[in-house]
Amino acid sequence: MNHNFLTTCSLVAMLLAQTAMGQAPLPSTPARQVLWYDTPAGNWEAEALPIGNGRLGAMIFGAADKETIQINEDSLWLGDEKDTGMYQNLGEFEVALPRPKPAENYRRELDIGRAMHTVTYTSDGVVFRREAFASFPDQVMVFRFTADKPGSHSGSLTFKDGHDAKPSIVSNAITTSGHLKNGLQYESQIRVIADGGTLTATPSGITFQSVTTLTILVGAGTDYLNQRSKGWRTGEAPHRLVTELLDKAGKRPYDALLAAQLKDYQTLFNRVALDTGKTDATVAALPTSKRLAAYKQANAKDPELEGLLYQQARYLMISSSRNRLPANLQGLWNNNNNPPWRCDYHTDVNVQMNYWFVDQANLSECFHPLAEWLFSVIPVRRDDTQKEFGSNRGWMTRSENGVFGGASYLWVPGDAAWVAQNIWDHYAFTLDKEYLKTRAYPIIKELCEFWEDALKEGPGGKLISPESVSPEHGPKAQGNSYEQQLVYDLFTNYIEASNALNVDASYREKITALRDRLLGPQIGKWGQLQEWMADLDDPKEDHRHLSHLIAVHPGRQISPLTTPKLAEAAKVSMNARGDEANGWSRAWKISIWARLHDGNRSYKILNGMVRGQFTQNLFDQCPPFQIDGNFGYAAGVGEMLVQSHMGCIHLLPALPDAWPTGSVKGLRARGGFEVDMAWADGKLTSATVRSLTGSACQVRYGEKSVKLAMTPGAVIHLNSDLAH
Ligand code: FUC
Repeated sequence: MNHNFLTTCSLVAMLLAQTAMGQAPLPSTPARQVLWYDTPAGNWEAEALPIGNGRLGAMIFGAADKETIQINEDSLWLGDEKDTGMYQNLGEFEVALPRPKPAENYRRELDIGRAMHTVTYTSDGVVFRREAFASFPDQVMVFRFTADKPGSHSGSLTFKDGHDAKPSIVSNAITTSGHLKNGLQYESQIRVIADGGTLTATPSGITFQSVTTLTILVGAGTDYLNQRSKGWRTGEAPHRLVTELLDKAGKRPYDALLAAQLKDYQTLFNRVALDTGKTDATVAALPTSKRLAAYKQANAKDPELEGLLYQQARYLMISSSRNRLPANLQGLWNNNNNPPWRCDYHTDVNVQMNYWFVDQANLSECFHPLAEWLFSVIPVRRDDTQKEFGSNRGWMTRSENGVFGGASYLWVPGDAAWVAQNIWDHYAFTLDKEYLKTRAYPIIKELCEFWEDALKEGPGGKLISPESVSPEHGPKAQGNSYEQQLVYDLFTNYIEASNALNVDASYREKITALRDRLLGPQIGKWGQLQEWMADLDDPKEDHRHLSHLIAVHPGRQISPLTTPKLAEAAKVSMNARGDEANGWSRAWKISIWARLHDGNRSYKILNGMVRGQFTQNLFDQCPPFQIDGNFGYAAGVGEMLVQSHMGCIHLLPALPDAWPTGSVKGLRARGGFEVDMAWADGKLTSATVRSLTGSACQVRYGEKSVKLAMTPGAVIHLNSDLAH
């Protein structure tokens, strides 16, 4: 499967055909879910707002007299097979709109129910409105400037390329092509469509005079291809495809572009509705920046903001991970050519965390970019591992990863098994056998072979991992819990995968025997879950990485349901690490406490995270901005509501007192199920389980549990006693 630009075009054709057949857009979401502000954005990181279609992205500032829009294309990467490289800024354009009078009634808004950014204001009695969205079906970004008085737009448009390539300007288009120092070719095109008035090319941009409606279409591309065998290049400059897409979009009326986008977006977004309780109307009416400030007051309550942050993560995922590269450390938004941590794919927690929530949040389509990226870089990782360690089978990676297979910083042998856990989990949710056969199974099996060779006999004949780090903490040692737990997880997933495909029975037996010999989790001298094979843990250590808790989350080796003593030890370790940390670490703590069935503790950390880690545009601050915290937050909320990693669908395993009454619709559970629930006074009132594949399931709530026989498409309603 090659998810490149060409696939995008056939997808565009398909979606255009659907729209032409007259399928009406889905109704918009019932309760409007918006981030809004009464001032323009002052800075990129904390205030500008993101739009994206998974490949193209923009950050919008929204000043009345000068709109600034920074743009990205997700494959604009430096680097090669030897050099990790880093993700680059594509450029920035400005639309200057000088006004005789200052703007009044200013409002800037991101409607995540419609994936639409708007700016509205009044100036000199004229009402101005801007709309912006990134279309997945049409593969362009659309910016439209309207006013209630004809001819109200006069000003200029300029573009600054992120690598100082010189734009070529005609009266209605700015085209900029260039190449990075690794030879990657790129191009951006800005097309201007004026209704009324005039457009004129100048040496620095385009001026427009007395235009009634100004529509700006932005397209971009590179010649990146996710295939090593083709030298990571499509073999064609991006000009033709970018031009074709813009030509096509330019011929379609704005309303048709918008309708196609809404239909596509809402097909994904509307699958899940979450109600974590009602916020006081005066608080709910505040601009998001002030609402976030109000949240920091003692005893403040804003459950709608907590729910909004969950849906915001879904918005960001749909906007940054569709049929191209996976969401990187900043999703796909980056204005810096030397970004923090390369704006890369970190594999010692970050990229895994990005994808923990995706399938449960009913966004399985957004998962594929992770599998495709991994599949594309494995051949390079395999060669590097052989060169560095002389290993014959399998591969390892280092914590920093790019899009051409190059990797840097520490070699962390467990990282590969950790990404493979995401790879397995997507199958566990979807039961997609084709994916299991062509992607998940080969990846998981090869890593089993690697570990078969790498494991050594340790004390008492137990199998232990070779000397390595526990990310990014403590001494190098053998048998670190990080690797022991991930190898256990990998082997368990392999056993289930080979069973599901009914293949490799003898290798399955071998892996089962190896798994039985692995050194398991150990309880240390202060009752803690040990991070290392030796009992070295310091009860005063509050390091952000929680590598020895992987068995609790996202793994399934430790659970209060099956291993209560180890679960207690995990609590001791978690208490020692404390409830505060940086962004992604706090997010992970929400999930771990939820897996330990302590919803109030999860909520305490969630509350601290909302107070401390989000800037007014609701970007998580590690700091700096790192989107893993946004996505990890959503994983945490999901784990509080439904868990399905222990062979049953566990309803409300960690519901906090702070959300006494609420409901959720459309969460996915492993085994191919969709779950709705309502609760009141902290107790389940009803649940609905829909089966997508017909496999049987066990549903659990508190101490009650019920077995449900299912057929594909079956819908079973349960009451608070799980009776149906
Ligand atoms: C890991 C973390 C850091 C940071 C980086 C991108 O290395 O330990 O805190 O999040 O990823």
